[in-house]
Amino acid sequence: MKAAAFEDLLRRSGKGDLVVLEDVTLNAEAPVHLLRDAVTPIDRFFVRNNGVLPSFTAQQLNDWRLVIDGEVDRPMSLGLDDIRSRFETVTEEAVLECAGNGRRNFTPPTEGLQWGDGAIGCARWTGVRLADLLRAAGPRPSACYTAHFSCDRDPKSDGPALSRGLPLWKALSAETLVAFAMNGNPLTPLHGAPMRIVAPGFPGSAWQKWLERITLRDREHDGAKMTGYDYRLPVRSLQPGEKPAPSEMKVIEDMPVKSLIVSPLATEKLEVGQAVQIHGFAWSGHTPLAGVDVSTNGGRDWKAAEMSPAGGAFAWVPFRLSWTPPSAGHFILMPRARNARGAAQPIEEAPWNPKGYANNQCQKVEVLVA
Ligand SMILES: Nc1nc2c(c(=O)[nH]1)N[C@H]1C(S)=C(S)[C@@H](COP(=O)(O)O)O[C@H]1N2
Ligand SMILES: [Mo]
Repeated sequence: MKAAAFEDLLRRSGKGDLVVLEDVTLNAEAPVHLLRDAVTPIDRFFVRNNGVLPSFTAQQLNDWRLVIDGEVDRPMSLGLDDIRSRFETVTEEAVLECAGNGRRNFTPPTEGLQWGDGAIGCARWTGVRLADLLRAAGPRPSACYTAHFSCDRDPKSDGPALSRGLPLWKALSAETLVAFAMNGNPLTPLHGAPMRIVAPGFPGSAWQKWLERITLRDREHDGAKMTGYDYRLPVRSLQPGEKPAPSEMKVIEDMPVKSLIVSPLATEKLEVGQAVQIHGFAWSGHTPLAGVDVSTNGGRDWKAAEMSPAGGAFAWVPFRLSWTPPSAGHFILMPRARNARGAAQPIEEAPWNPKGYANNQCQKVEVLVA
């Protein structure tokens, strides 16, 4: 499909405000000014597809089975109704961020979709705990990793587009879900209907959409986009442009501390002496946030922003700072989040890596004060 066809599809799905990226599959991000809500509306939620968008008839959705097999004592095949009736339903807010979000900011540039800052959102997910499903199937002592399967196809090879998994500790964590609803509505086709993995703190790639099968394995899963340089980071720091050995790459299991100013942005007109609220969100994988500092002069001075309560341990945290521009001219606004383990966002370049993942360099918003 061409960009125009993708734009048309997005418009028909209520997502006409997203920006389509140049690719053979449908990938679209939110312009940052649309990410102003604590819970991102579905209309404004980015879409990432490694493969050709699958489509299902109403009958197929109705007859959907989730198979659980592999290193388990009791393999199972469950319909959506079985899942809903046999297991406790839980709802949680959690950030979903593509590992490639912010890739555009790497120098030298890396291969991969050139995402800006909008391949992220925070939604309210409803489903059942993956742990409850797995316990019902009885993991064997040999089980140490899950493998997730869906039917979407790679446009080149026609093989599976993506088959990722989770280490068993994460699969059994209370926040990891098989979700069937997003923001109180049944999952939409673009977000993985009828069910998907929700793995808060892990990169979006671990949030398998259109989930059909979970196989417990006795080793790290090696499905499509699990091996080599895909969704992996080097275990040592690299010179920009350096290519490490594949053995030096490790699966991304935690997203870095990061923040985003959503208002004001470069397009807004500010006036001398008129207070503006600098507002945004911060998040940090599995680690609680410690705070956000904001600079209004390109990183020379920093002030602590006021934090609001978040919608849960894996939701993003709103921050706010009132600022009165002291004079006319250009100002560079920057947010910098810190987490409870002492990690803070890099003010300049984030650690360079071959596929441009996990870019958490501080955002720079250049505003003009008149
Ligand atoms: N089956 C399947 N699941 C998938 C993908 C995919 O290509 N196929 N992409 C993953 C990636 S890389 C991301 S970032 C998230 C994006 O979720 P969204 O499209 O609902 O925003 O889905 C993940 N789940
Ligand atoms: Mo992603």
